[in-house]
Amino acid sequence: MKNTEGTEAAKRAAGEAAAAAVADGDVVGLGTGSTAAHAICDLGERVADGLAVEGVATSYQSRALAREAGIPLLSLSDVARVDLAIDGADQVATGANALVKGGGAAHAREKVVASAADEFLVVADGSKLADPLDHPVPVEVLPDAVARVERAVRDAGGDPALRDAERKDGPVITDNGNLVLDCDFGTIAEPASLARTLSGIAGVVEHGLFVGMADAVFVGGDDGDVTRR
Ligand code: ABF
Repeated sequence: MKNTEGTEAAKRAAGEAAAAAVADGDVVGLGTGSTAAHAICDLGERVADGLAVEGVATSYQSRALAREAGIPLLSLSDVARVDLAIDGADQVATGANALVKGGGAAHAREKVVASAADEFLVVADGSKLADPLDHPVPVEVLPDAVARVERAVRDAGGDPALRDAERKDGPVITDNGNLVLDCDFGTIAEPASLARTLSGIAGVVEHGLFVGMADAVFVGGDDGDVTRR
């Protein structure tokens, strides 16, 4: 059985270890999800103690949390470069430097922020590690392109499923007004090749494969220790 308390401790440890890498004057990409949330809260405490940073949020959720934590924010549309970005992942293959992201449907903005960062730090608990990757890949799609993209995903060997909102009657709508297809490719032997294929499909706004982007992965353990990979 999963030890949820331990997992929360692992997430906190990873988030706080990555937040410790933030220095005075940095522009910081603020990731989405429960692990990145620990980094945001920790940064908020340091801001209250006088640390001067500016944040760039990757989602509505992270913007709201950063505001609550008292972190001054810049708009992503005004930012070409950030010093360091901290974000979570749904699955991490450290050997291949590949991640699956997008469980929170925020991967398009997350990828823009990560690609703008001098250093991209990933935070995760140990349950996220898998080599090779086998998590379904979230693909953000223009609403009018869904049927076309579904066909192209099947042609590429995947099984697409439109993501439904849990508490609403209808599909998940991203912060950008688009839909999400969760595409099951089984074991992903060549993430870089699949990433290129998905990027080449017309109507795909962004997919959740992040290949060669992470500069470090902070993996938290249930006992609060952290390994940097
Ligand atoms: C974001 O939040 C996503 O890209 C990923 O889907 C998710 C990870 O959330 P958590 O840390 O709660 O598992 O980083």
